[in-house]
Amino acid sequence: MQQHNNIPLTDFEELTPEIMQQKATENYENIKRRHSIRSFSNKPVPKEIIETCIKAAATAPSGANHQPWHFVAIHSADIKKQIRIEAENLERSFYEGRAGEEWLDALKPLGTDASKPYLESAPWLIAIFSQKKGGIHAEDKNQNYYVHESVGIATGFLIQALHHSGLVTLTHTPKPMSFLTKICNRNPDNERPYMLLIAGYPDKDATVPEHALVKKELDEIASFI
Ligand code: IYR
Repeated sequence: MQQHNNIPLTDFEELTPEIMQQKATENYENIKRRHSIRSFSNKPVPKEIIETCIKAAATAPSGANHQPWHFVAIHSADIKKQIRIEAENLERSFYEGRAGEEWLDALKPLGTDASKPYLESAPWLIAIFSQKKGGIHAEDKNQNYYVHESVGIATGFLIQALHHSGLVTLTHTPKPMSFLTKICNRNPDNERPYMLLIAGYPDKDATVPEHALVKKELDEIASFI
């Protein structure tokens, strides 16, 4: 049995209510400027920025602090090309009918299709994998808990970190994503591809679908009781 050992909290910064409100508003105004972008320029982004964003993502809370995630940051043109070929093949069958009418109708306002040139033009693709087994040390092989929740929170942190650093992103989930396991050379017995994030600079003529800007009002999404 492991012992628990707590240390005093020393890095909490207490703010006045006024500053808190100011910070909450600043954060809201900043995150409102995050948009899913589908047109990326090939302008390079230094690896160190991606590394720092992944370190921020990895501070996310996770079940038993097992950190059940692995991030594969892809810069290689050859690997990006392989991913584009596989993803576009899957997306073609999806858009040609596999998705079903209702799903395709829901996507119409976004104007998406099977063509994914950004999988090659963007400087970075980040393939996020979840791990069934692990532990607080990388070599552990214990049961992981709340894996989906944990990896979802870390992915949210990563999207926020990339946006905060001045990059744009797209979450991409071609179905099924198992081809990523192979291309990224990950162990299929323990890891599942969770999401592919595209990160970089927007193309000069990048657009945002009007549909994506419609956000529900606070009283529609929250109750205070
Ligand atoms: N994966 C496809 C389809 C797609 C699905 C949803 I749900 C979206 O919000 C957007 C796209 C694609 O990337 O085109």
